[in-house]
Amino acid sequence: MRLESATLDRLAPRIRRPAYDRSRITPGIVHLGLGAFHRAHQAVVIDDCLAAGATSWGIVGASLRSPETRDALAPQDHLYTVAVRATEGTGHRVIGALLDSVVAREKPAALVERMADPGIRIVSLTVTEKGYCHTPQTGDLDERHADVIHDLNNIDAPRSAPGFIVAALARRRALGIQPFTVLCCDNLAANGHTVQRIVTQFAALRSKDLGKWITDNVAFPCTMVDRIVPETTDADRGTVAAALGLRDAWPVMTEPFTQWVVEDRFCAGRPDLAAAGVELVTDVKPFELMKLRLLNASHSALAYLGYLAGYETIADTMQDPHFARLGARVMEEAAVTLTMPAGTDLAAYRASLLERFSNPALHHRTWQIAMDGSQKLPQRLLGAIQDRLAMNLPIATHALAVAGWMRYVTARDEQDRAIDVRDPLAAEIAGLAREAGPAAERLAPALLGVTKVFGPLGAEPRLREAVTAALGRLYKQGARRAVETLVSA
Ligand code: CS2
Repeated sequence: MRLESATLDRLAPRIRRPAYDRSRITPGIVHLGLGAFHRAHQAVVIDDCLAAGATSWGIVGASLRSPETRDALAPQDHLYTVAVRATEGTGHRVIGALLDSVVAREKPAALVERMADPGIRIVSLTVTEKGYCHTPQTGDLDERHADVIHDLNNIDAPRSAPGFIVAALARRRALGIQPFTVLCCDNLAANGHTVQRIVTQFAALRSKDLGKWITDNVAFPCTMVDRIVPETTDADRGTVAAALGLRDAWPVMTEPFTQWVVEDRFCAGRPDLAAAGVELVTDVKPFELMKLRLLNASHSALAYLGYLAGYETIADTMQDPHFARLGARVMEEAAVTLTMPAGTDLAAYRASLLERFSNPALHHRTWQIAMDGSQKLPQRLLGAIQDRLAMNLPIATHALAVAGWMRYVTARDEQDRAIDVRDPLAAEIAGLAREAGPAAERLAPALLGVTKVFGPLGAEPRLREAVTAALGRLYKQGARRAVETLVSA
């Protein structure tokens, strides 16, 4: 029997379920990017808001391309399970906040229509770094991106997230409906400001007036979002069904930890997020940098080097004491580049990250985190490198992480087996790697010359030297030994 409204009362009694009448909830949020992360993070907070009595903040989720999520969730009335995996055991909760879902590719005009509905007051996003059609290095809209070109010519049937936002805002403006808040929940640097720039640049290409109206009227709060959410596997579906006593085609697996820091700047209202555990602040920047440079940076370092060393998950990688020290070292070296508000305990934060990474119940694949590195490196590793160079501090640890990425994107592992590299720049990078061959002194400068990723920093001699040396060690010693050498020095 499947999880759906009609079977909710058959759930095993200990499973938490929506404590409110779902039929009375109306949508207030359209969420773009209906992936596992959204469903395990923001949707849980909104579920708490609904349980606390809010009735007009339900979520309509949109997948930009794939119909998978809609096909799985529609037959179960968009109910799904969040399985929280701790070392001690797993807790399950059924979430009711998602009311409906749409597949943007199938009916783009209908999605624009929905986003223009006056009841929608927030459009939130988790479309991953590459979903913003921007150049990660500069934070500007990539005007030559195929989806941007398409959307500028077909604004009533867009494809990209910025295209949908611009189309819906233009429509609201034409109809005299107040704009919604655009709430970016992706790991971009200064995510609200960056998305504001991308959206206004896009709008201005359509009409100068629209760009100005957006600048004057639309709020783009910055946010820091944090919860580790590995991809759900068939085995996970099996254990969830056993716990529920019902089949759920689309559960999400996550960890106990969750954090959401939001700049309190909304232009059309918001639910009582603070009561649901969200930290509302006036400046998110320090928290965002802390998370990107400590959590995400060490995650990426462990993912590239761990993958090359043959480790399947982050928890496996952390079992190797040299890699655990590498993770700690990335954090330690990034920490000196941060300026945190008084009272922030960075040492405790770092310790908690190491513990979260080591959670053996969480099967977070190194391969999954290794994806889209060209979009992730700038905000995770390069900013800290730049700051450390300005402070005249050594960068060997971060350089090894960058070299790990370079070795990984050559698409051959240490046993010369193919690596399934997923990255929007994969083809360009593979071409450069082929030309350079497996030689650090050619490959490192070739990839550092990819300005979309490295910008002017790629020409910095101290970075060139450190990355070339680290890549040389990766070729000579392999990842396992190279990490050991680094952390033992
Ligand atoms: C990870 C993040 O896949 C990745 O690149 O580093 O998704 C990470 O798990 C989250 O940001 C944690 O909040």
